[in-house]
This record gives sequence, structure tokens and C-alpha cells, in this order.
Amino acid sequence: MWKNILLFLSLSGLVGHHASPITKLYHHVDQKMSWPDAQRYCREQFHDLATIDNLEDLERLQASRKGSDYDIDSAWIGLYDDRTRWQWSYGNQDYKTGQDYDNWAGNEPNNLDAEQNCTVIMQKTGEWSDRSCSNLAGPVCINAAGNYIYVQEEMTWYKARKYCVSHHTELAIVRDATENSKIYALMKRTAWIGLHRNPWSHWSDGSRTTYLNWETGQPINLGGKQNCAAMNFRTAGYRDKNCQDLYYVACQELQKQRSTFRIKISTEADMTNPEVQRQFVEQLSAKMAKEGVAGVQLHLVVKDGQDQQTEMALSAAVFTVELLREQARAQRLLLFRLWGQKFRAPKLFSLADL
Ligand SMILES: *[C@@H]1O[C@H](CO)[C@@H](O)[C@H](O)[C@H]1NC(C)=O
Ligand SMILES: [Ca+2]
Repeated sequence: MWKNILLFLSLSGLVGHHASPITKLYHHVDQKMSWPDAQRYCREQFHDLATIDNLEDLERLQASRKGSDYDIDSAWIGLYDDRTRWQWSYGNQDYKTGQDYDNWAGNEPNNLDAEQNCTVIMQKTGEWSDRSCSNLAGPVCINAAGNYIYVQEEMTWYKARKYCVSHHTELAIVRDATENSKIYALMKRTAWIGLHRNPWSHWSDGSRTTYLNWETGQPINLGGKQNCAAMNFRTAGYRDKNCQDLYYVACQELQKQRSTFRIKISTEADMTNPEVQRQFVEQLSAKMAKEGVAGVQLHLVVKDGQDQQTEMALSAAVFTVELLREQARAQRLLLFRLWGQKFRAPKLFSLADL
């Protein structure tokens, strides 16, 4: 009987509700520090370094900056290019430099001119180097049997990938020194493998970047060492900087949002029973996790339902489930009111804002 309850719980409306914008409050710290220190400071005092998801955020952050140095100030924002984060095109497998096998040459990957996010095996040494994806090189493909095929014809990384996908399986994946030697033995010239990455793809709080307002000509990765970004308050544009440089800081605080949903449940189960409540919370949590609402804590608060106003005849109890998501990006507080009621036949849940 109890199982039926969650069967009828549709969270689609709820998930849609989660897409509603989170209110971010920007805070400016008039103290210069390095990007890692700035991140630590913002995380301790607020939520994280400032993230900017759209033009509205950008304008709000720029406008919220007040002070005598307004015209020349730059401040760290939560933009950081994690150069250890790569991906194999083969199976879209994540790859992390320092954890997974690599054969990077001396100072590689160096992201020269801020435009190298594809990888070759170099003909001279068999070592890896990051290159601009629009450079020309022959592909090394992998086929269904796991064999490598070197193709001499030179093309961009994107064409190389297409070539491998249509003629074999994918661009080569290299998981250990043996595989690297196998490939190297086939090569006549420097060749593409499937390792690539998306620069500036994430904010400091782990969310994906969707909107980047670089100043013209930026990022440039001067000296190969610029993988943190600061915002120039005069132009509202970003520049890549050495993470150890000292700048003012833009932090953000996430405002709690409260949404209230009313769920009518149809059940023969006794919602006043603590064991039933425990199961309900458990199953609702599992359902939420399955719907991609991570890091949610559910609390069930039982209240006396006598004074609740509703068009329906209430049974003895009103259940309040509070969903707390502390310190998470999509921080919000959801309040579920569950009217425990005995229906003859199972009825659907309705999720609607109160
Ligand atoms: C390389 O970086 C550019 C700029 O961020 C991006 O548009 C492109 O998709 C990346 N290429 C690959 C193969 O990841
Ligand atoms: Ca390079």
C-alpha cells in the first residue's frame, strides 16, 4: 500500500521549479589577495567567489562595486581554468592529469597563446603536447578490436575525430606506456590522439560556465601561467591573470529561496505512524536524488492539522517536509506540506505553489 504513494508522486513540476533563478548577493572585499586566498575567504565568509551566469548578473556585479577606485579596479571572480581536467573522445571518458597515465613532455601542456586544447603524440619522442585543435596532423584511430591505426593524411583535430569515427571507432585513447609505445611505433609524423579539453568550462563552485564576458583579446595566457580570471569594473570584461597576483575580491552570497508545494497524497497508510513517516522521507529522498536534486536534506515535521485551511476534509495530521540544501549552489528551502488523508482509491499528487 505504502509503495503506491511515491508511484504517483510526479516531481516534474518540482524539477521545473528548481530552474528558477537563485538570488545572488555580491560582496566586494577591499583587500588584495591571491586567487586561492580569495576563494578561501569567500567560502568562509559567504558562499564562494562571484559567479556570473548572464548579462543581468554581470551588470549587477559591476553596479554593486562602489568606491574611489571604481574606474580602475579589478577583482577576482570565481573563474578558474582547471588545466588538469581533460576528456578522451573515446567514450567521452574523463581524464585528470596527475591521476591518470600521461606522457606530457617537459612543460606541456602549456596552453600556448591560450588556444591549445587538443593533444598530439610528438614524432620525435613519443611524448604528449597540447596543440591548437585547428593545427594539422594525422590521426591515430582505435578500432572495435582495440587496435591502433595511424593515418598519414594531415587534418584538424575535429576532422581527425570525424575521420576515425567514420572509418574506425574513435581517435585513440592511451591508457598506459604500453599503449603509448604501440602508437609511437606506427607513427611517421606527429599525430592526434583523442585527448582534449574545454577551457574555462567551470566556475569555482563547480557549476558550468554558460556566459563569459572576456575583454577583447582575452584570454591570452601570458607566460603560460594565467588560469585565473579577474573582472575589470570599468569594462565589466574579464582578463586571465596569474593566480598568485593580488587583486580585490568579488564574493557571492546565495539567498535562501522558499518554495512551498502542496502535495495531496492518496494512501491508506497511517501518516501519523513514525515508521511510515520515516519510509516516506527515505523514498522521497531517493526520488529527489534520482531526479537530479542532489545534496538535499529532508526533514519531516509533523504538525497538528486542525487549524489548516483547505477545501478538503483533513485527517488528523499535516506533514511538513522541509528540504534544506545548505552550501549548495542551488541553495533553497523547499517546504512540502503533505496532507495525510485517507482516500478510497489512489489519487494523483498535485504539486502546486501554495
Ligand atoms: C577548445 O577550446 C575552444 C574554446 O574554448 C572550444 O570552443 C572548443 O570546443 C575546444 N575544443 C575541443 C576539442 O575541446
Ligand atoms: Ca603546447
